[in-house]
Amino acid sequence: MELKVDTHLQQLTQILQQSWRHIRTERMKATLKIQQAACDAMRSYLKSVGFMELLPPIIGPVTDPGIRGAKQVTFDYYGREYKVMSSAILYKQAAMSGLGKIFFMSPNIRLEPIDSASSGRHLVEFVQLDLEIANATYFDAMSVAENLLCAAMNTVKDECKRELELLGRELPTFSPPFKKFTYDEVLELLRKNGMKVRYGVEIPWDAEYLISKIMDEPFFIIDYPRGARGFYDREDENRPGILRDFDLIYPEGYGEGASGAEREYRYDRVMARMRETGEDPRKYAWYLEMLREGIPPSAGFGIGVERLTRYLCGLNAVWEARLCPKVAGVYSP
Ligand code: ASN
Repeated sequence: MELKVDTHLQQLTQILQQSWRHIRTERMKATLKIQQAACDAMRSYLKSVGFMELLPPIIGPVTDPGIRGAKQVTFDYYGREYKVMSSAILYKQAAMSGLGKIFFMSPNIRLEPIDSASSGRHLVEFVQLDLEIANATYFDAMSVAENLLCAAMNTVKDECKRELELLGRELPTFSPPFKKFTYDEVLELLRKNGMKVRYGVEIPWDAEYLISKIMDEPFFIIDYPRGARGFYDREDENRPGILRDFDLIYPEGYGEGASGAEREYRYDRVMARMRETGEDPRKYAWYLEMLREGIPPSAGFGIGVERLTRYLCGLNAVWEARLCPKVAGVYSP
């Protein structure tokens, strides 16, 4: 974090040129063992409470536009334009409308800004456990998120003692429910700690780091203002301008681990929000047709697998939690 972006990029490029060798180190083997245990635990937990796992579509005519400053990847598909999924949100709603409670372990691609290379928290290619629940509120989704995190942590503590010891990581025990702070409360707390954040935008990385550093347990930030998120996060009927959404934040400075929301699923409202966020509705033809026919209300979230692994293992950077990681601006195997 303290390195200048250029120097950091050069050093990281040198390290990541050798990424295919990293898998032979004890550190990386322990990390991936822990990742596997966490993923197995999350899958079993979700299946035990009635979720069905589906294989994720990873290309299509449109993808999630709500990716906070990152760019989408576009490619030629037999003379037409296709996107690589930046998140499976649109397909999650389609799947939920047929199956009720679903999840994907979904690869996502986002061309993050170059300065994300030194954030320790961004990968261009990552995997998200992305779930959606029909007829649920964002409070229902948060309850699944905290249970999911606890299931992963408890399993790792039970099954990966040797690996945690090798990494020098001691994991505490948490029990739900986690604390919830509104976006407004977080801005206030940041101000008290000498950091000003403009109202109405996403909380910047350095401010999120600070708030995460202050806390000693995972917690939620809820109720972001409308300008900060994509068209699919639902606005509260009784509090115009406030979204029924959330981020799950890890403590100790690890920052955001998951984000989710209750969905706007009504055709007219989605059209209005698309106009507001500058999206071209013509590109979303299949999605809008689905909404016009009608889908159930829902809520869901995505939890980043490599960020979870970084937190569980106590790693400096998220790229340490992935085989042959792709970091913004770094050309590597
Ligand atoms: N997965 C997130 C959600 O369900 C969306 C995202 O990754 N941008 O809301």
